[in-house]
Amino acid sequence: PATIYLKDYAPFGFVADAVHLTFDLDPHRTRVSARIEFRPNPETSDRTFFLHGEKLRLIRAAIDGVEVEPDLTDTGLTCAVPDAPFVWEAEVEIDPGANTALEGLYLSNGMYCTQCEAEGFRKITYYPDRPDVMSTFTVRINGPHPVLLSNGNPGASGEGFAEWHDPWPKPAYLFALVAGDLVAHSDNFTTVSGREVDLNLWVRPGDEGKCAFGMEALKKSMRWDEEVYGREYDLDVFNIVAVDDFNMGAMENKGLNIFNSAAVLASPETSTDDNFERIEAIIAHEYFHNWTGNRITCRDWFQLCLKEGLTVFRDAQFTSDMRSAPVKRIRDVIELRARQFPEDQGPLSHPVRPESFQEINNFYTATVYEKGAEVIGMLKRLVGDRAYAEALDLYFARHDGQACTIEDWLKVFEDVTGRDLSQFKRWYSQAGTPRITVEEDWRDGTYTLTLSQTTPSTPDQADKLPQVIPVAVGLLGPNGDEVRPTQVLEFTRARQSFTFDGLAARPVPSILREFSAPVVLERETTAAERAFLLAHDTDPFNRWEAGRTLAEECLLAMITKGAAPDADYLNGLLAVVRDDTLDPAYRALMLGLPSQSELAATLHRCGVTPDPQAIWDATETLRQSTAQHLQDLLPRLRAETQVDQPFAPDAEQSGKRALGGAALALLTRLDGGAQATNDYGRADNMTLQLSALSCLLKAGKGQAELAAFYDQWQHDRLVIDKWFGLQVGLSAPENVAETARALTRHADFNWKNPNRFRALFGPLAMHHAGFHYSGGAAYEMLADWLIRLDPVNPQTTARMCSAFQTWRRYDADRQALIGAQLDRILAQSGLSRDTTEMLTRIKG
Ligand code: B3K
Ligand code: ZN
Repeated sequence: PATIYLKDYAPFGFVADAVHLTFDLDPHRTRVSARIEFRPNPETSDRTFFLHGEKLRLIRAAIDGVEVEPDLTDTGLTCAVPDAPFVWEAEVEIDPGANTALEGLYLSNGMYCTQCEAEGFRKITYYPDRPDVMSTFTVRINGPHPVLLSNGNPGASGEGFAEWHDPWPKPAYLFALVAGDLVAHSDNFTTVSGREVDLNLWVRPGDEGKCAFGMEALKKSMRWDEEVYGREYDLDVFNIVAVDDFNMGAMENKGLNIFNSAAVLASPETSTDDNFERIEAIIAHEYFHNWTGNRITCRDWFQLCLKEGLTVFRDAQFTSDMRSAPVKRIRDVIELRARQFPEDQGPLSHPVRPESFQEINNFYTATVYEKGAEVIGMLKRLVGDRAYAEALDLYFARHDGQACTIEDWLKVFEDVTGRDLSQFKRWYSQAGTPRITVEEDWRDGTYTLTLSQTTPSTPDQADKLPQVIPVAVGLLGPNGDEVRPTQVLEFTRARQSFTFDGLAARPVPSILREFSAPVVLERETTAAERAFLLAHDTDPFNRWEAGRTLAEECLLAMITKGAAPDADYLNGLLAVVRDDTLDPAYRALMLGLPSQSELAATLHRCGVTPDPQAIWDATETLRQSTAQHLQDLLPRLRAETQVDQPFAPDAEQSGKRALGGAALALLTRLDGGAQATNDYGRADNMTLQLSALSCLLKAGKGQAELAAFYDQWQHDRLVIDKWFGLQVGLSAPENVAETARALTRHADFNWKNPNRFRALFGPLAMHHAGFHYSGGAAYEMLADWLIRLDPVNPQTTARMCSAFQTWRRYDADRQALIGAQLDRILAQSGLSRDTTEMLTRIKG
């Protein structure tokens, strides 16, 4: 496959002023007629007229009404065109019914829908399918379906047709079309300037009862973006459609967002608190793209973080405002460490702004999204809230309607603050996670903190330069009082000292508060000092982090030295979890442990080959000791977290359920499942039902409940996804592969549906000790299914390949087993570009 480079960017030779599309829908022979007004692009002299096009049957092409015969290849066409404005017309035929890759126009349960980002529009018609070509779109859909939707505002409609006009110039990746037998949950919103907007959430008949929450989330997002960013909605309607077959979470098509049903449909009976929170965040995310992504888009796909990093950052701000800021921050850091750190520290490492790719769909990564959002958080911390707000205002004013770059983005900050951000820009170009080490000095009332930074080399970048790292630090006195409030140190050199004077006693530093930068902080200190911070830190993030680090050090000592569970950790944990002045959600997070994969990464970083079974055993032992240590507190936690009000998926109630669930998990280790069985019988919402069932399965019990759960929910595909995932995720390591294998034979295992495929194989790959269980049965099984899925759906296959990205951490036997599977997949003839690129990079 060919490699595309950022440095090769060149603008397209023509400007598209208006696009007119007509669709005559048919499951296997859909006609797409395009009429596009082009003119030479004054910014370039290159007049090569190349239009992308894949899997299209060209029926007719014309320029200014005169038929032409373009040169066709598998990837597009070229044609001689006038050096003056002209009208391009093309009629093509496509086969949505055969489109299992779910990119372009396809069918899901008899409903037509599209996914065009990043490069799917070229499967609909011939077009300069690149984000810097922006045009208005007018669309006519002919089809017998009751609901016919496209972007923008509705135009004429009648029996068998509908017209849509989108006045805002947009790149083709934001095009969307939906046709089917759908029902709407409708509402409306009045924007700050008084514009009336019709809101519709379109679903399959039967799903009407799962729309209310998503609609509320949409309205909250619209209001929040007005209040916090001054961004108003700009069309008469905003439509959201729920689709069952979808490769990712959702898509921000202009005025017509398309959602994976799992990312929008919710009800208390069928959705967990985590589902609700995630749905609220995704709805906000897609809505916020209307300004950060749609009105201002990306010049090319290398700039993907321009819209994704910023929009993730904005949706995180939104969630912090709607719920609890510390809880959101902790959860995001857990995710970052679970998904982005392994990527940044392994063979798939790439900069937030990559410099080359073969298949752009492989770069919708945790690095582009989550690290991209962290970079914006750092920028905001460095310039301050006021300057951030001014820079954003300038960004919207200066770049509305444009396709931009990271240079444009940084320039508004430079112009507003007068700062030179050239060193900061390394966050966009250098891959890898910086490591910070700390030295301390104390004399004559002056405390000195000396920080050093290094970034290990990554596959395509050997040498790294120092980055600008905002390190938020506070100091605590010996009695636990804060003697210096949080201050942001601008750490820019390889080694740099910071002094604090006028102190009465040697302070205890609280470093990297709020996780002020996406780095690994390596600080050797005593368990006593960590326990002190766990008890006293005034920064909620670092207080949690102190407990987390204690837990990690305790587990590492158990794994490498056979140590017993550490008393400092258990006592410190007890004190925090017992403190009922603290938010229950926060206490629930305190009860979490570092994931087993994270422990493996830490061991690897310290030069120890991780043994997945030993990590599993240590984790189990520590959980058991925790249960015993907290034994007397557990009944009180359960009583305290009872919810008497009617169900609401808000921060307060979900925090209680999270803490109650964590307590039940510990209790189940002591009572053999008696309480969980009881809870299961009484559960009246999915959070409680699933938490009780999980406890039972984890204890090796609950088979009757599992069967009853299936009977109760077999009609609900989203709940059955959970049923699949639970069984794999909660199996003992030695049974994981076999459990998964048995489930692949289940009549409901519809593997062509991405949600179902991921429901089974996601937990298989995430089950650290099970996936890596000796013998390699899970590796082989996953490889079998990746081979099977690749010709059907390359995107979902390629994404799942990341299960193997950490393979070099493990012992020679496991590496040989995994290496053999990677080779076996790579040897398949006709393997997709997506999967080939992923596996080639993983192999290194
Ligand atoms: N922009 C889409 C993701 C498209 C993925 C293409 N493979 C959803 C989002 O980030 O909001
Ligand atoms: Zn996005």
